[in-house]
Amino acid sequence: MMERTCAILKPDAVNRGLVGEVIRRFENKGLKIVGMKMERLETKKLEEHYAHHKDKPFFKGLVKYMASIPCIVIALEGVEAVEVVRRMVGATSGRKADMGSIRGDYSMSHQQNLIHASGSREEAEKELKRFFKDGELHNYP
Ligand code: FUP
Repeated sequence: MMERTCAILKPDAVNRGLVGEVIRRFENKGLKIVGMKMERLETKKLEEHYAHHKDKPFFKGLVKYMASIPCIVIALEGVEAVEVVRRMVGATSGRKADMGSIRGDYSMSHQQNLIHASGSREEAEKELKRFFKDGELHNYP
């Protein structure tokens, strides 16, 4: 089924100059970019985004880190895009993620793991609404 998913290139991707590398992988794979912007993410939105972690000891630091510099927010479209992008991203810790995945190839960290990708179609829908305004997602042939 044709799906849309939300990816966020985190501050470490921007700081390390890996934005192009990550986007290149998505383009080469055949995913369609239907939205993309650079934005300093608001604390309130990040707290919503990571609400499932709000009782964890790393929650405050995580939100602070994500708000520290602008991120790149991307909407990707394709058949089964949610699962495909999650597989390309790899497991949460860069040390455990499979080689060949984005985190596995470029991260040694559990928090600075380069990229967020929606975990399910429901999450994707919520996140696209959270991070993109009307008119920022595109339909084109
Ligand atoms: P994922 O879906 O792979 O992004 O992972 P989670 O939703 O479990 O975690 C979201 C983010 O919380 C991770 F990307 C990084 C951060 N995190 C930490 O900072 N420390 C931890 O121990 C676990 C997660």
